[in-house]
Amino acid sequence: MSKDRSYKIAVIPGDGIGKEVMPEGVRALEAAASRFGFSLDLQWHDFANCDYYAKHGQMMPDDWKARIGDVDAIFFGAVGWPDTVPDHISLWQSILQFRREYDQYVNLRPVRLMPGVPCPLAGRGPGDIDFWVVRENTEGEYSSIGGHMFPGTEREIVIQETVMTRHGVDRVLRFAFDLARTRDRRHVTSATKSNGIAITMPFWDGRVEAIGTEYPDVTHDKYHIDILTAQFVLNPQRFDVVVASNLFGDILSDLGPACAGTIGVAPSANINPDGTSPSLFEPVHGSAPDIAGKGIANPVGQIWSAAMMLEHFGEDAAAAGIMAAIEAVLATPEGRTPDLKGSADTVTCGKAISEAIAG
Ligand code: GGG
Repeated sequence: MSKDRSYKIAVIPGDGIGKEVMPEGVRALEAAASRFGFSLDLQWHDFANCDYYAKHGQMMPDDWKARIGDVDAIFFGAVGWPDTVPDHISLWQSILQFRREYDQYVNLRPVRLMPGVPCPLAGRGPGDIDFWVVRENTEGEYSSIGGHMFPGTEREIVIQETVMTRHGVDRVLRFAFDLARTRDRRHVTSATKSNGIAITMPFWDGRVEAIGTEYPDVTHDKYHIDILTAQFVLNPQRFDVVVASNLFGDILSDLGPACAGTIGVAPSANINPDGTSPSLFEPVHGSAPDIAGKGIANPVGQIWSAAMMLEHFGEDAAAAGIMAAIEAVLATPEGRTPDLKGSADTVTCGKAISEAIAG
């Protein structure tokens, strides 16, 4: 918690439904500030979106870091509008820049079935799905090392390297084991595909064994990613903290929330655990062009991300207040958006949560 409990936050809505859910995230933050007695300095930025690209030929200004300046955190919506900018360009010139430049090497994504939320897995109740996905966030399969030769010819070749460093793997594994220590079960599951990807993945497995010896009070196991996805659906109660590479963590953290009702509620924290740069908080979902502009996007992923940001600041009571409000509103179909078989639109759901926060 900062000494004066005043937080400077860069707000970047991005594209598509990011522009619709961000106002609800901010509404919830403001309700929490007024109820729990802290203050906010919100600085909105109209870059890292595809409209900016259309005007300037790039997603962000060259001096984006200076424009964001010295902030306590970044609150981000979603990025991507493939009709105008190819996804790999919009992603690499925005959110992936933030993760790398700010060394946000942990992407922390909770998976939790909320009371009252319809669960697509038969016979599951809230206590059955409650785990964390810890995704490595700065290297791995998300690499720009590679090449493209002889494009458009019969001899065409594309190569892209996966990058794993001992430093990068060890630090995210330690984060996962430390997180497990805060939980009752104290268990880490690691996801790889070591039988097929025979250099990087066995390396990751070896580091799990090495780092595991530093944590004799935490148990761990290792799964191949293919059977792990099946176990998410068949036995979600088996998991406590799941740690994976950049790509595998991304996939698992979409599948997990889908098993718990909808990806629309899933939040994430891109954390720089060393505190040398700001961390970034965003919903797991993307810009969802198929539903953008319809006013039906689920704002809970954005609002839950606000709660994670407040917890990061040490505002634990405010974070708990937001979570209680989310649970209360999701308990009835009138509070829920259509992805959760509810009748509320984005603003109705968001306002109901903010009113519940205000008490
Ligand atoms: N709010 C997250 C977002 O906009 N995601 C777009 C996306 O495709 N992200 C890929 C990733 O997180 O690596």
